[in-house]
Amino acid sequence: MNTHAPSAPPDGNQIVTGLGGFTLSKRALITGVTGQDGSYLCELLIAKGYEVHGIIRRSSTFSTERIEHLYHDTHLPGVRLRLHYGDLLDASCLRRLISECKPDEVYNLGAQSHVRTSFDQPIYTCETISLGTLNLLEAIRDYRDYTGKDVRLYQASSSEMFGNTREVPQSESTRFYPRSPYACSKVHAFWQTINHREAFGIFACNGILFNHESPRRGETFVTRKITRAATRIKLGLQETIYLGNLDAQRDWGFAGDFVQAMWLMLQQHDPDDYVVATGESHSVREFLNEAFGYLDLDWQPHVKIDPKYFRPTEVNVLQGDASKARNLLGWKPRVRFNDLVRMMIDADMKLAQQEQTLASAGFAVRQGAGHAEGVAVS
Ligand code: NAP
Ligand code: G4F
Repeated sequence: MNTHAPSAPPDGNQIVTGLGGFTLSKRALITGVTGQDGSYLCELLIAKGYEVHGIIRRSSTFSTERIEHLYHDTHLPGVRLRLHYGDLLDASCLRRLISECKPDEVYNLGAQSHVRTSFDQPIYTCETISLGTLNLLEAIRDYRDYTGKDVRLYQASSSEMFGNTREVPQSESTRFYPRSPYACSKVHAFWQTINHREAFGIFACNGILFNHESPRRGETFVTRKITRAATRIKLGLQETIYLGNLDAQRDWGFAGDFVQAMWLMLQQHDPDDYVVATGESHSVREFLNEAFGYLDLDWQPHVKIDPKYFRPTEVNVLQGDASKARNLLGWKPRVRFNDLVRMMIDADMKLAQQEQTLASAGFAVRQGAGHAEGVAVS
């Protein structure tokens, strides 16, 4: 981890002046800080001058790779990111962390977030998402009742909640029809968040985010699985990628754009729920075309279908209508589909080149995403 002293926050906008003229940073607490979105949000909040506290799970290996560049030795003055061990399933720990960190804003991004895996681990998925969110809401409620301090909550809700709906595009008024244990759990967390807002006056917002990707996307999600495989195939490190349903359509945006919307929701006068999406939908097949095409490759000889990647119940078409976010938050996506695919391919090509160098020097090379999914049944 980085031991250098951090530089001054590049954007002091959010630094507020406290009594006596000294400056107070806003404080944020993030669950899921080691994930894709956690890392982009962390960057955004640090750039805005926040003091960021992240909750990480204790495990035998560190999972802090995505935030390594933001972490500095906490013995040095002025550090902006502090990490704490905790878990959404440990309610007492959440309470303690909230009273110790005294956050102005809490972003609940922690989850077992893989839809296919949720069919194999439905109870664990439900525990992290449904019970985990309730644990957090209750910790915030009690903290407010004991201290009088309001804490704003962002809840990571998902377009998966729309599931089997026939309405295209989907907006805040579209009815939910969840199609996986993951989506059912997110629906519970969504309504629990609204109930705490209405029953107890908690400032809590749901962001109903459509799929968002990046070079930091987990390697078992389809976009990253494809960009990892395509670049490895280009360099001769891999021959085949095994996939499931190529006809599924998703509204894929860039994670860096989407975390801006999370932050904007918590800066409003009133709490509310917002769809966040690009409005464009593409099939997995189109993603393959774009990714392999950018590398001057034909994907067809390299793609094999393995039924284990089919889901017992699938979500066929997701396409979001983010008019409310555009009109009320002033949010709009900057990165479009083609640029997103290219950004991911460019980053994964660097990774594949490093792997190629290691392989030619006789070192064992980490297997690509296709193999990762071959081990787990995701
Ligand atoms: P991700 O990369 O899979 O990250 C998930 C994070 O949750 C990781 O930091 C993980 O920690 C943490 N976590 C898992 N179980 C936990 C537990 N029991 N207690 C505390 N933390 C736990 O997910 P993401 O793509 O960044 O997504 C962030 C959130 O948005 C998730 O809630 C996801 O369901 C939701 N969402 C994502 C999308 C999308 O397209 N990315 C769209 C809509 C909603 P470890 O590093 O220790 O595993
Ligand atoms: O990349 P995926 O696994 O993402 P999915 O299921 O849409 O979920 C992601 O987005 C949600 C927002 O809508 C989040 F809430 C959730 O946490 C997660 O971030 O799969 C996308 C599509 C699916 O239809 C799947 O069946 O790709 C299809 N697919 C085809 N072959 C595959 C594969 N998905 C995976 N993971 N692996 C395959 O081999």
